[in-house]
Amino acid sequence: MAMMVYLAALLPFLLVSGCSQDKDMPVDCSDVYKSGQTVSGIYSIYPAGDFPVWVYCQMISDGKEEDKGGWMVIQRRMDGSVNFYRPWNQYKRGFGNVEGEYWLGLENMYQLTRKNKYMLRVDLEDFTGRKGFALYSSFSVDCETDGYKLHISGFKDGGAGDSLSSHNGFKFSTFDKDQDTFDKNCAKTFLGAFWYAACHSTNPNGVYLWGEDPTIFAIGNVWYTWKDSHAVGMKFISMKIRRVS
Ligand SMILES: [Ca+2]
Repeated sequence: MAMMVYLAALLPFLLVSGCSQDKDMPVDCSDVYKSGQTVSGIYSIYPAGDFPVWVYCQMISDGKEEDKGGWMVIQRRMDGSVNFYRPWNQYKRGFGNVEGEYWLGLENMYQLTRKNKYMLRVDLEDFTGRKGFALYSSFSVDCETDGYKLHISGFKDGGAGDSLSSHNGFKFSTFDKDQDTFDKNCAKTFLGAFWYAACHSTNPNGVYLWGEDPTIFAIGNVWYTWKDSHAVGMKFISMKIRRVS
């Protein structure tokens, strides 16, 4: 009898350890959160199922219950330490420092959003300390042969206004790959890389301006609806996605 009780108590653990390794591999930060990790930090995920990608998982936003769990940073600027004026291959694969400023990579974004539905939140802070965010109920990126085209919808205002919906349906462009609708090259003209049209309402991968500069037009990491201005460089701007269950 004692042996039976012992086995029954052990059974859940035996079942868990019996799972194949593939099933244990987290696809995104939602999986990491569901596995019991509730502390924000750096985790490895497997967007394409084969090799690991290191990302920053933010497990809480604003302290609100509906914001809890599994936010995955796909883009972040916070101190100007990383150069974001980079070619196509680097925007495709990802670059930067996962502890600080980085870009997750377009291929990873495609691999994630082709299999599951995600929402997007953009957090912003300027150099006066004002904070705000913009929420989008749906975010996805097409494959490379379709130009990693952006699909975004369902805006909800968190004080930042909507500077991203105008980029919906446009392909990604870098200084060495012009897929915008401008007669020149948006990435070269505005010193960034983004889902440019002709050209932008926000330029999160633009120059880290360290404040406001109305003498140079729209090259900074600006968010137009912040002050209805292309001159306010953000101190902090971060895009993060979370799986919609
Ligand atoms: Ca062009």
